[in-house]
Amino acid sequence: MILYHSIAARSFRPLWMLEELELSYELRMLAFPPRVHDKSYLDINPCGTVPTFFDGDMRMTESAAICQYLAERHPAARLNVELDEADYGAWLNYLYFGEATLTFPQTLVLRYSRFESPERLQPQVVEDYSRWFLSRLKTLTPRLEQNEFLCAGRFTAADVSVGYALLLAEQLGLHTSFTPAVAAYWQRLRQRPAFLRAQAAELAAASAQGVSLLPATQLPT
Ligand SMILES: N[C@@H](CCC(=O)N[C@@H](CS)C(=O)NCC(=O)O)C(=O)O
Repeated sequence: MILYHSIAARSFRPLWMLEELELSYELRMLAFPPRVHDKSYLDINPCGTVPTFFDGDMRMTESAAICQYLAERHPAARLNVELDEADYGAWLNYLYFGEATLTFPQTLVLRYSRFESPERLQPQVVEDYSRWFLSRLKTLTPRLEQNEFLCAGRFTAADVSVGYALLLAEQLGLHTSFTPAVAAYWQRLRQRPAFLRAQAAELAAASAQGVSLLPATQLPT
């Protein structure tokens, strides 16, 4: 398996999954954003985004879908929820909530607070979408006040999907507004050995491949 990744980008989701599952993989690091720094990457993924994931000839480019693929391909680790488990629907929902509902507003915050040229920065967009992200995130609070993880009474790929949004929130400085239940959940996730191994793996690979160690949120614009 091969994963194309930039430090702390959405491709961290499949990287974290690979570490949770203790699979062997090759990590190919890209300077961010890849479409600017490595035009040849467009032949691998015409969108120019990370992740791109290969399992043999099979190629995927959606981080939540790759998490589902890996979890279902390796059911012994129980990072998936089976069709006949009561939380199957909840699992799929949180898996996609992490990307489609949480990461989407964060992308606007990142773009209009850091990536655009000074005259195109949009403080109002940043404020509005920060608030939008936090109010969507707050909907997890009742569940996390009662449960250690999002569904099925165990850690699953859905926690990886939502956990990445919490990592990005911290990098954007939004974590100071987490509710106590979400903050405690985030601490549980970030202390997992596989999460720490994934962070060590991206730094080691970036260093070995001559790619900046800074996450996209801290790159000079
Ligand atoms: N929905 C896709 C989004 C992929 C995506 O937009 N990745 C960002 C990194 S977080 C990227 O590569 N951005 C660079 C660009 O848009 O040029 C996923 O979840 O994987």
